[in-house]
Amino acid sequence: MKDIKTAEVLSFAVVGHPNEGKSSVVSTLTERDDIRISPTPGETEHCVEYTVEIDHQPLLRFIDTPGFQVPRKTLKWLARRPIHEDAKIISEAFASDFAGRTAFVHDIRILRAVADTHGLLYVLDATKPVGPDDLAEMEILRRLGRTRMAVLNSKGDDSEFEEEWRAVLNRHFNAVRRFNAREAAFDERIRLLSALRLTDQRWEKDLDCVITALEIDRRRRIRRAADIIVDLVRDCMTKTMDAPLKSGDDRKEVQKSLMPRYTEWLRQREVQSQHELRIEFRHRHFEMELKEDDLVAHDLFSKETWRVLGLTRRQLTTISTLAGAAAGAAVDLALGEVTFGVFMAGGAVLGGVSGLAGSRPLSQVRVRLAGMNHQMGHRYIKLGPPNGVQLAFILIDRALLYLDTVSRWAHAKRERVEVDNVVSSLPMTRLWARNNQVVVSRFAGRLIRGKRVEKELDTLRGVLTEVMTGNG
Ligand SMILES: Nc1nc2c(ncn2[C@@H]2O[C@H](COP(=O)(O)OP(=O)(O)OP(=O)(O)O)[C@@H](O)[C@H]2O)c(=O)[nH]1
Ligand SMILES: [Mg+2]
Repeated sequence: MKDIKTAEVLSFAVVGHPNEGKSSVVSTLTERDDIRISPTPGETEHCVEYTVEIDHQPLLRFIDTPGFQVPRKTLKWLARRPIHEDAKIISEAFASDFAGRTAFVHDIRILRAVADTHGLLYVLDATKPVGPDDLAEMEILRRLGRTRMAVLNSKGDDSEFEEEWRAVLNRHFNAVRRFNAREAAFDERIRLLSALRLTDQRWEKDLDCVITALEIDRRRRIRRAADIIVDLVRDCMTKTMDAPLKSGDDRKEVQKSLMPRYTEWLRQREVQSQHELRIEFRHRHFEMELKEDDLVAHDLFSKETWRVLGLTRRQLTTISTLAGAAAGAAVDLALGEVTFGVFMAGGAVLGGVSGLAGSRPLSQVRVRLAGMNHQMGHRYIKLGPPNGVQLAFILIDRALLYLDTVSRWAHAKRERVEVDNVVSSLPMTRLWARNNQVVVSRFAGRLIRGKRVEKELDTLRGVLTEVMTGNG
């Protein structure tokens, strides 16, 4: 086993029966999506230490352990030891008595992990009745004398056996807490730490600092997410692309062939921002699979996307007047305009979110995508920038939907979970206060017109941060 360093920060062994979700609990609590989780019991064979850290500063350590192998035999051995023996002495004596016995190797590792840490989390799935092995495990942990919390990480409905479990757990643990490792988002993790803080007064100060540090880090992540979204909008709203126009070329044809490259660039730029958001929330390895009908999984330029996201026609008209920007109207085109009327926008109800202002699907929002120029004797076609601010609203909505998924996705959740009508917890731009919509419109409008945006950029960043923290 790796040497466990416990000196500087609080450490907790995460123990239990095989396959009850120990690694899942560690994965979610430490935001590590590289921890192996598997439906096959016995996946974890060694104790591995995982550290929660911010800016390379360790805050807490959790030790993932294998499941108990022979708890009843281990308890039988333990029952012969003096009652108040220290966990370290017990663990050393046990390791020496059963050295080389493969049937005991996991239990040796578990006892050592418990002896080396400050406290422990006992993970259990209460969808089945309490069995003799469970009772033996709980008794072993009680006799090791560390402060301990039982974590109910049930894989399904556990109401049938909950009472039975609670009665036993209350006798063996300092606290009992429900924690669904595959669903727990940030707030749930904080609640678990707060509960842990109450189980042992000696941990109070340390865990207070940990919770504060995590909350500050959360706010910082949200600010960085706002930066990522603002950068995305800026890059897309200023994007142009050229293609040479040789003599004899049909201008419309060249333009048509350039169009897919242009839209693909925007798509890829959006994918890049999603990657950045994912990394910001520490999803480094696992690529979450979005549901097919998830709005973010829809193509950026699908009719559906433009129908459901962004502002309604009425809002666009109002906003364009207020912002002095071109929203859905033609802008001055220094380069000579060729338009592609391809995008629809409108007011359908967003999947599962009711109460959005429904309105007629509306006229096309033109996107200025082409022009012509003379440069060094060459003629060329120029696509971009987009000529309507709606694209900015759509990019923001999709980024918020993505962020909402990614920031709430527990690190132990490793497969797509089908849920109907997921309601975004973040309001889409259509529901924003009008002055906040104007901020987007002004930012996008100025970008389209090639104006400076330092001030607008800061304002938009502030609006996004407010929206993402629930204050918008
Ligand atoms: N439905 C559901 N499944 C869960 C939950 N937690 C874990 N699982 C699943 O249970 C299985 C075991 O999870 P692990 O986290 O690997 O369990 P473990 O206790 O570390 O298992 P060993 O290392 O083999 O002892 C995996 O298939 C998980 O996806 C949960 O809260 N709900
Ligand atoms: Mg495991």
